[in-house]
Amino acid sequence: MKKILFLYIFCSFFLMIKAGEIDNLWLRMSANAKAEVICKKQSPTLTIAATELRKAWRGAPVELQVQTKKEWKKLGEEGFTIRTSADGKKITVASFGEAGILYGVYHLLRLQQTGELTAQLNISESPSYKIRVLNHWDNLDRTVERGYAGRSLWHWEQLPDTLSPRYEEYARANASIGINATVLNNVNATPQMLSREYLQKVKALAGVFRPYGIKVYLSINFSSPAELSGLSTSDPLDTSVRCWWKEKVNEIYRLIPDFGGFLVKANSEGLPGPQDFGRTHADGANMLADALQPHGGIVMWRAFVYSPGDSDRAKQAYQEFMPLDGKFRDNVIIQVKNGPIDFQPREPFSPLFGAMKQTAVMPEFQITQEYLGFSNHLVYLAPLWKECLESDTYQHGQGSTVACVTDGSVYPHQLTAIAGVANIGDDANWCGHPFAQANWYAFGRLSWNNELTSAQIADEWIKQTFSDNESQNDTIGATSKNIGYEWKNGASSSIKPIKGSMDLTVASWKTTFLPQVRQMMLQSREAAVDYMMPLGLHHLFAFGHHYGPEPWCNVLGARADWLPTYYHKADSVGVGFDRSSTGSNAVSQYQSPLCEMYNDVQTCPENLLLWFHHVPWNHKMKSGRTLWDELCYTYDQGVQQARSFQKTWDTMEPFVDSQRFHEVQRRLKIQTRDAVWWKDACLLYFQQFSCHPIPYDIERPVHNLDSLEQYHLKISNYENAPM
Ligand code: GCW
Repeated sequence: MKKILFLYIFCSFFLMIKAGEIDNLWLRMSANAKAEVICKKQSPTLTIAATELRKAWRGAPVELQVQTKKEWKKLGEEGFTIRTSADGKKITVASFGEAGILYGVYHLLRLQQTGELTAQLNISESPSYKIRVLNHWDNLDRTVERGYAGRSLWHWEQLPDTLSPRYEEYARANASIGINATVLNNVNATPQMLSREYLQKVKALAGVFRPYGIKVYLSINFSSPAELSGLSTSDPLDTSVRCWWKEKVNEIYRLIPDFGGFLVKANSEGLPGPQDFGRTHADGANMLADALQPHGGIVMWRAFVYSPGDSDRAKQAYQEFMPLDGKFRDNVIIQVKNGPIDFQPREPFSPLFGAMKQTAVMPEFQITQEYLGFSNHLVYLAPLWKECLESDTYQHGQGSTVACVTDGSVYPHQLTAIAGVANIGDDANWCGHPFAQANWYAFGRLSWNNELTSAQIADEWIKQTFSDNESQNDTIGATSKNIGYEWKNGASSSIKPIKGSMDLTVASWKTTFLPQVRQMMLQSREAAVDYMMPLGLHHLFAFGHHYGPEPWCNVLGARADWLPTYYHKADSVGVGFDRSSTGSNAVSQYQSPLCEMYNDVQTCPENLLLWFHHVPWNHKMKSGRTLWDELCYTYDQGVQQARSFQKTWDTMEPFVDSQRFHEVQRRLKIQTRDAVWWKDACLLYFQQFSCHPIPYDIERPVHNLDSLEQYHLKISNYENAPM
């Protein structure tokens, strides 16, 4: 008996540690609320919704109502209403679909967690985009391309028999922010993904995700018919190839009846595609679309194409895809990266947005920080995505923003979608950097509602992530768990400070922690642009891994358009890529008045100046400074901001649990060190061309150009860069 007891205690201790190891993201609500929930219908999805409420809801009884009447169709199967009865004694969450009920429940819980509940709820929501999809660049060997949070979540070697508990946690986290789709594998896809063996594994994952309203999609390799089944060709117009895809798709739907469809990277960066057979992207996409159409599946066809020819890389996607506008089937959507090059810290929006009018187009954002300091740098990405979504394309008159031309409000396409390249791995905290979780969160929330502001989303995330509110009245605040002191209800309650004279009350959490952390987040993207590549500079990254600066980089035999010199074109006259009408004329791909605005050095926004122009070092900027001086001051400003983030965070220590505090603190040190590295590398390198001094009132370089040029960071060692 004693032995059993010992074993029990030992096991529960072990389990406790185990369970505690996996970060519960923004879902830190308490689990013992015992709320009253009424739900007449039963289903796996409704059970999840009811269970979430029972555990965490602290208000009036809630009724979950799946509506069947036609008028409810307008909100869609995912839209919902939340209403408090006139007497305040009941709350009803209603939707035409079960997924809508689930989203309504998470919405209600979010209001509770963030302290936004009102006495009379009268809410009606439906998503901005129909498909809100994560793209995992996960390989079958569990490596993750551009992944900085450990290995892939998908244990292919254990599937389909063993299901990791994290699959469900992943689904829950996604559902709680409105994500309803996942592409499981890398766009650089291996044909093996479509083998019978792997489809069984996919089926198992789809089974876990289904009750959470999440559909599974796959990236496919265009040569699969030849590679997987030995066909003599993968030509999309060949009858045997078309049959092969039809049969493959039928096989998938027999296993996974609600399979979402395919994501395709074709004729891009060496991958096969229809052009290998003299066919067009439309031929390729339509062949797949025809196979998927009877099952309701779709094709997300990527426009990320460029080749090392003469044409400016920034122009190529538009050149290839515009002639095909209107030639795609209705169940094809073109997936376009936010900018015309490749997820740089700042790019103008891709000119394909709004220009392709007869074809559905979806934005692709990168949540993983390939070009933004991996999981070392705190960079909150909502401002970057909002900048793109709010850009006016002028393609349908003024106000036709990227958001409007992709979410169905300007063009009447039935199919709308938005994709985010996931930053998720098997690290205990999911995303590497604790603040990188905010980017997963922000992507989900923006895909649900593209009108939310970056600040609103940051607020929501901070409140849910850095508190585990037990109390209904004080739903915001540092709690006993966070700071290690007894928590008392009431905004005036005071908690004995851990250090110094810090006033640790709910009020001080609201007036100190929340606004300061929010501000740090909101400034972080611009800070990264400033210390990495301000004023429209782009692609100054180290070759291959893209961590750290190498504006000098020249790899023998490498494609010119993979080298920084292709992009910055620094010389004794000035710096920047001339994309004006006297240069590559990429400006012509933008609708008037943008075209004229970008074309003129005087009217081009200064934060994109060197994207569109080769500008003399002595060019007078709006500040009155020369371009060279402006560059120096801006790099320095980025460094100073990184330093200020450290200062801010250090004062937050009393408000945060020690593990997360130290993790963030450690990474902010790296970020500041990297910012200095970036500034020194870029300024010392460009100084060789400008021949001007670095203004004397800014921080002096601490590195020598020679040693920086000698230094080659090993990707496995990126946490210890630069030296
Ligand atoms: O940004 C580049 C990345 C590649 C990636 C490619 C793409 C998946 O460096 O790693 O490949 O974009 O988006 O296809």
